[in-house]
Amino acid sequence: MLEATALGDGWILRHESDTLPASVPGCVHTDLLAAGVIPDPFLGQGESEVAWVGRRDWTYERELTGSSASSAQEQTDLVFDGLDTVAEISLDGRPLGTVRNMHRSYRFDVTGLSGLLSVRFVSAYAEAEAVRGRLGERPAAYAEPYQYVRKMACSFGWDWGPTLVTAGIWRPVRLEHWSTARIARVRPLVTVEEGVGVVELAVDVERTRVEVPLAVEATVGGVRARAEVDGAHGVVRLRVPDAELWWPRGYGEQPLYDVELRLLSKGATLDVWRRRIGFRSVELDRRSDAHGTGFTLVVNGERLFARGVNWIPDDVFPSRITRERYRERLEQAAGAGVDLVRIWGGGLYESEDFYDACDELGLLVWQDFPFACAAYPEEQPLRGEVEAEARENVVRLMPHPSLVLWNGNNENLWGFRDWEWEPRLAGDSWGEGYYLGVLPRVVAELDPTRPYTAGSPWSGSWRHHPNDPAHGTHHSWEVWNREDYADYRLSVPRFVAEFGWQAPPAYATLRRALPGETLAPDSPGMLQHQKADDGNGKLERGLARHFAVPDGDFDRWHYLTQVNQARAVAAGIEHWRSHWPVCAGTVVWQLNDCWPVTSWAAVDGDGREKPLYHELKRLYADRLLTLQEEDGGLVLAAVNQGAEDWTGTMTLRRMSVEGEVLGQAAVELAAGRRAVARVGVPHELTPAGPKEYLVADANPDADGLRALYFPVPDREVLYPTPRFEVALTPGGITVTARTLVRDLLLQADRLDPEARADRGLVTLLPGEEVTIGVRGWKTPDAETARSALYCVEPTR
Ligand code: BMA
Repeated sequence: MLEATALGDGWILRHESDTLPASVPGCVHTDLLAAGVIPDPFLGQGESEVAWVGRRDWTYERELTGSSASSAQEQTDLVFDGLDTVAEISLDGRPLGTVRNMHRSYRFDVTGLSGLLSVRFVSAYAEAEAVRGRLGERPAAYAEPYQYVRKMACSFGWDWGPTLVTAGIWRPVRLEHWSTARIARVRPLVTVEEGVGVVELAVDVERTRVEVPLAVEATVGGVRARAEVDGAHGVVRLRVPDAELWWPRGYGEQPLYDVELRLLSKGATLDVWRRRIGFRSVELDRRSDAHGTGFTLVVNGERLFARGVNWIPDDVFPSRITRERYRERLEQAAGAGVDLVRIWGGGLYESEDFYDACDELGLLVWQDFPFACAAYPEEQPLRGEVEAEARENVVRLMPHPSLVLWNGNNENLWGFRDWEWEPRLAGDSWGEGYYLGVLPRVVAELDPTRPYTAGSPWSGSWRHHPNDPAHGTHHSWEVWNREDYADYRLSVPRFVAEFGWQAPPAYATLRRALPGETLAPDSPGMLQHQKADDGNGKLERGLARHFAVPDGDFDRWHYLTQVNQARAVAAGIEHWRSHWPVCAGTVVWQLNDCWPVTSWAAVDGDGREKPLYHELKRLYADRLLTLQEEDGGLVLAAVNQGAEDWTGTMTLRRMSVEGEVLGQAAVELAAGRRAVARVGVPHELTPAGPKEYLVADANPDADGLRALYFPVPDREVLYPTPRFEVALTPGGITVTARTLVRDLLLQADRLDPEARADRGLVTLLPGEEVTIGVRGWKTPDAETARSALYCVEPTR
């Protein structure tokens, strides 16, 4: 039987004659930080102070003594699950090999060897610059040379990320001792045929020189099957009658089945492979129709509007992300009503912990191959690396029912067409051969059960512009970069795979990251932690379209930019969801952050939820009520993604900002399951001018579903001076409004960094009250609690 010996202990990190203790898995930066050699790059200007680390070479060393190295078994392999990135590995002075791909694992035969194990990392810059020198420079969205080395691209910095170029043994390492044969690879092809769960396990084995008959035996859901191994291959088929279907969250349960596969020789078990699978079907409907070319995920025959978020590596030092942290972050996504997470191409093929959590939580996963925002050379050594990493990761991730889509790259097909790459490349390779050649071929060969799309955005072919909203996936970035968020309403893309709006992180996060700094939008630390091109300018202009920009009042600026972020994303999602099934998904840029930073994230770098996070709960609920401008009038849309019909009377009230009801009507709406119903707002109820607005409430009002419409931007609304009362309740506070109170927010973290409020922005009409639950604080008095309450104020 194969035996594994973990090699997590006893490593040192060496640079020239200096040594310090090393963590494995880990990276150089975190070791230097733990040893007190560098300041925390997440704090203040720390990022700039540690830039030298990424330019140096570093060696990890450990003794492989007789006891761990020797074994009675025939063969011993040294297995690295991940090396970041360019390294020479030697044992007892003998070279074992060189590696250059963070996205692969490596195995070396070290039978009979012992002595000093050394992994000598060369700076990823050195490799990238050498490859660029040989293959020629290619265009990219950022200046750092990330497209010349197979390493997480955002290691080199991004428009939300620090430049911290890591090196290290970033995933576990171990010895495997085995005899006769071991399981080298298992490809589980899981399908559903008329209610029967079908599992086909294609097994590859590696043998020592001894040729003995081998068999594989598998069990799943109480079914057992066996097959002979012919040479190095065997295939076992199992049929599980009455298989329970795995569903995305909100559509059904997530039953998972344990699969066990044993490699047998003369009745003895040589090796065991265990995974969890789920039975579900997935298709991507890309048929053309009257509106263009669709992009609709169909799971178990159910057509879905995907309520998505984009995921970036949760830490710029990914070896720090524990299973618990993945789980917590993904639970946050699920808690916001998200049902799809797109793993963006400037990051990683994530660890098993990520996909395990998604399997359990019913989060669909869209996985980008790691290519983003650059022209990538297709020559060696990159070409071979790309194919090898794709083969390995497609097979590694196949067991997970949550994984429903492979995507070739982020924005590279678009960049080629639109960002002056085509003329600058002048015929050089740029990655098309990966996205339209190597990658779809690998997916089709190894895992034909899952759809593949060449890029995001991508219209399906070169006949249409890659970012054409009418065809396939669309990234909506003009709006954040140059326009007002109201412009989201100008089009109905088939699937919005990226769009978003920036805001600073929670106050307590800023306070931790920028100790001692007098905070201002342009204070030194704030600028160090704002990476977007003209980010503050865009924040400012975006804000000025809606609010009077507060001068010299950081706290108000902080609150209003967060409100504006939530409003912007709401404008997009409310409009796009109301156009289901033409539009079949929105994937917000972005769920999370990899350090404390002003960014598009809903959850900040310290894991705190911004107001946008709570707004997503409303926007992504099964039922959403929204008021939309259409053809010169207003329309009330009831969006129903649930399985039950939604019929009811909706109350429309035309209100004055002082609280007077100017007109009122009841309208009937009937939205069938997974359908949208719309009804025109009677003309006499349409509010006009700076003193009026419209409220639509769903009746019966059990869910408190409401839509609001203000005809002019906030800075023109003649809001009354807000008045409200605050009372402490056992689990939080209750606020009772005496006037209209717009977008009330309790920033609990201002009172206690540990405190979390259970809701974000709440608008109250005069006389209404809300109870905001708070956990994690030492209950303050009502006046102190009040100091952390913000709301929109009249323009003075
Ligand atoms: C898209 C993404 C990222 C980027 C984001 C915000 O281009 O794919 O590259 O971080 O926009 O600019």
